[in-house]
Amino acid sequence: MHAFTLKNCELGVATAATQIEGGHARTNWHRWAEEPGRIKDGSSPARACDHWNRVPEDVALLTDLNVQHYRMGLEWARVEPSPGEFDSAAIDHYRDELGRLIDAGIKPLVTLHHFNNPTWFEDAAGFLNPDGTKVFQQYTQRMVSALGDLVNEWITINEPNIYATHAYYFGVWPPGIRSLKTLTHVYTNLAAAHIDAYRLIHELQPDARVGVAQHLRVFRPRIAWHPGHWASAQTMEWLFQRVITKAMCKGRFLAPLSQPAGIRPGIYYDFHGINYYSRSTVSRLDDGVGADVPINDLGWEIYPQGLIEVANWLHEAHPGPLYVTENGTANSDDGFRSRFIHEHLAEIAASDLPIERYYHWSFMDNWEWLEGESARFGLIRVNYETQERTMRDSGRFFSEIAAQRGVTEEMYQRYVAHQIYSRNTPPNPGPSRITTPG
Ligand code: IFM
Repeated sequence: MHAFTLKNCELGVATAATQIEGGHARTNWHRWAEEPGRIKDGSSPARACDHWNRVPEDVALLTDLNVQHYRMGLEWARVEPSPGEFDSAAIDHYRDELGRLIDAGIKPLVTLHHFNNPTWFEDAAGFLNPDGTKVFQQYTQRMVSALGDLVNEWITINEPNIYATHAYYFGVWPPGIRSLKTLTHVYTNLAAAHIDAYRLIHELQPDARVGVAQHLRVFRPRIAWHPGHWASAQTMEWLFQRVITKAMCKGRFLAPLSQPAGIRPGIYYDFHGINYYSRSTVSRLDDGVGADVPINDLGWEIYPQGLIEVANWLHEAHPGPLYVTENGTANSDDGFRSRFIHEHLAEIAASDLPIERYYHWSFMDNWEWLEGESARFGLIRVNYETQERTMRDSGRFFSEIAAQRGVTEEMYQRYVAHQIYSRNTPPNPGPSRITTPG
């Protein structure tokens, strides 16, 4: 299907504070990036896109993209630079940004936690500390009170599974801990933090819509008929996404988590945020890429049907409105991004699921955690040296889609028909770890 209409799904783009703002906020990531060898290209979030100083210019670019929605994050370390002390200038800065978005007709969706801890919180053991949830509540309370007249859609926590596994099991993200036991504690505390924040936000703002942005994947056995591979795929799906979504959506903590005191089963979501990028091919408790499949610059499989596969199981398990809060691809020469966008949106157009929003990741190139400035996810290209922004072809494609809520045959021919993906060359290179990024 080349041409399609998006009947019920509105379009937006997404970013996260640490990845675009620049400056010397005292976060876990700024500190981690200072340690030699941690970040692939030695870059740091202190440069990023200098968005903090370029809000008017960037809002104008959002207008050029014709988007109705913008998902943005708050830098907790900026608004609460030391425990309990809030910086009114930083809060006013976000108020100004939100006001500009609203004036431009763009509805904000705000993320409270996107892998970014103030160093004082991290040094007090962050979400590993059971009291960390209370500290997160104070921050949430302050933000919702300060911004609630401008925002009523909130994401409490972004990708709890990616954050917890990378920071506390693989040890490649700050604070660099490698322990399965610790991982289960952090998972439990993150879910509890979300549930407490969900309740608190609704007390403060009865009309709020609150959810989590879950990183979801398709797990398939490397050899379909192999019982070991099949069991591995099931186990990975359980550990990586089913347990955490159940805990956060319903307050039910199944093994290997344990039910925290004070958390009762209930309904703790108004929508589901789905961050979908790729499919994993597994033969053990690992993550790999199938042979001869389309891949992006980071080697992740491009598997558009997977977006609907994950949306389907999530909606079956926990019915509710669905927002695709992230979907996009690393593609530095923009040679296949329009095809990627077309194929994923075509899946949404053909689906009966209540997918109300699609936020492309990302609005512009940004600081991609361990990959630094090397992975390019943006509809807008950023020259980090000069901070010049240039709309990519895929950005023009996306803006046309957003303007008419669909794709015509003529647009397909102009933007997509000539684009091809690279493929993962056989023989299969074997398992790699679950990564965002690699
Ligand atoms: O850049 C990240 C984002 O911070 C979380 N989701 C995946 C993106 C691409 O790796």
